Formats: sequence, structure tokens, C-alpha cells
Amino acid sequence: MRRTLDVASAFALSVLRLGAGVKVGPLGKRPEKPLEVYEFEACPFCRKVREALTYLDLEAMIFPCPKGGPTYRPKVEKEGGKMQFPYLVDPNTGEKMYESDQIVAYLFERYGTGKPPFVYSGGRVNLLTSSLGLPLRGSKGVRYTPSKKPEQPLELYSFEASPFCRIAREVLCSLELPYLLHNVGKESPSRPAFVERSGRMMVPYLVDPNTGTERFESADIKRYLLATYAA
Ligand SMILES: N[C@@H](CCC(=O)N[C@@H](CS)C(=O)NCC(=O)O)C(=O)O
Repeated sequence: MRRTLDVASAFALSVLRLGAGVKVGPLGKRPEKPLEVYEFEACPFCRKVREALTYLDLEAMIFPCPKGGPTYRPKVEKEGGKMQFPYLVDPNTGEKMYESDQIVAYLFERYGTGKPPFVYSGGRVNLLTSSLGLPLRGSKGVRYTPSKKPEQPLELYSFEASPFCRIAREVLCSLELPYLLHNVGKESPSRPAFVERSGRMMVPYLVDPNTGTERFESADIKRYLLATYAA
């Protein structure tokens, strides 16, 4: 029952977002290096950026910034001048920026084909639909859970609107575990290589190079992360 409610509430958030973060759209130039995104799962502004990453089939190093997180929050404040999320660093161009609408516009301009479709664009309606369902998730993906730091970043295959991926991302976020996010939305050109690697098209799929673990199933991923990294 608990698990059903967990999945249903994560699914409700994606329904409210009218399909944003499900499918890949027309793509532009590809970055050589993954983008770097400082964010936290329960932030509605951050969600808009993650949706754009799925649509544009972009890989990103995610540096989770849960409230109380001791590592990446102070880093953002030091580098950018304020503790505000999302914060994007594009190592391909040297661009660094706050403001979700500006980040989304930048990503579509640079790595898409220009202007974002309505559901990805700025404005009150999209912010409202990105915020409305959040109370359903309670405190998940908000606060820092003390953790042991991995030597190497983890990797997660995911797409934004999947409720199961959200469950995995929330735990990565709370534990402040940095990870390389591989977006494999519907129609993603990255899917064949993922299926070749994992054996089937299903997400989330976690890769932990620190322990040699690779696994599907959000509930198992959550259990694994807490058992391995919660302090
Ligand atoms: N206009 C900004 C608003 C960003 C914003 O208010 N983010 C909140 C999180 S949802 C924040 O950084 N709060 C400070 C904190 O979490 O400490 C944007 O669209 O990026």
C-alpha cells in the first residue's frame, strides 16, 4: 500500500506537468562534456530544468543540493554569489547561470532548435503545475540525510517524468550523492546504447562504479543507496 501511494504521488506530479519530461524533441548541437547542474529534487524550478534536459537528450552531472547539504550548497554560494537553485555550469562554453527560465532558454537555444515548446517555457502556468503536486511527496528530496561520500560519482539512467526515476533521484538527492544523469526519454537516440548495456529498456537504472553494482527497480535502488551511503 505504502509503495503504491509512493508511486501514485510521484506519478501525479508528472500528470500535472502535462507530459513534459517524457519525450525527446528536435535536437541541436551536442555538448562534448556533460553539463553540471546544482539542484534539488523537490524544487519546482529545478524540475523545469530537468525536464528540458530530458527533452534535449542531454547528459548532466547532478550535484544535489538538499537543504542542509554541507557540500554543494556552499559551493554554489561561493562560485555564483548566492544560494539559489537551480544553478547551471556549462563546461563547454564557460557559461554559469541561475534562474530556471534563463537556463531553459539557454539550453534550447544552444542544444535544441531555438525556442522551447509552451510546456517547457517560463511563466506562471508552468511554475504552478510544477509546484502544485509537491506536497504529495512530503519531505522527500528536500532535506539532507547524513551520508558517506562515494569516491566516484554514481550514474543514473532516467527520464524526468518517470515516477520510478523520481523515487531513485529523491534518495540520491537527500544523500547528496553526485551522479551522472543519462537521460533516456522516449525516442531518445541514447536508448539503443543503454539497452545494449543493461539488457532491457527500463528505468531507473543505477550504476555504482564504487561497488560494481548495477541495478533496476526504484525500491531496490532506494534500499541499496540507503544501506550503502546513509551514515
Ligand atoms: N527565479 C528562480 C527561483 C529559484 C528559487 O527560488 N529556488 C529556490 C528553491 S525552489 C531556492 O533556491 N531556495 C533557496 C534554498 O533552497 O536555500 C528560478 O526560476 O530559478
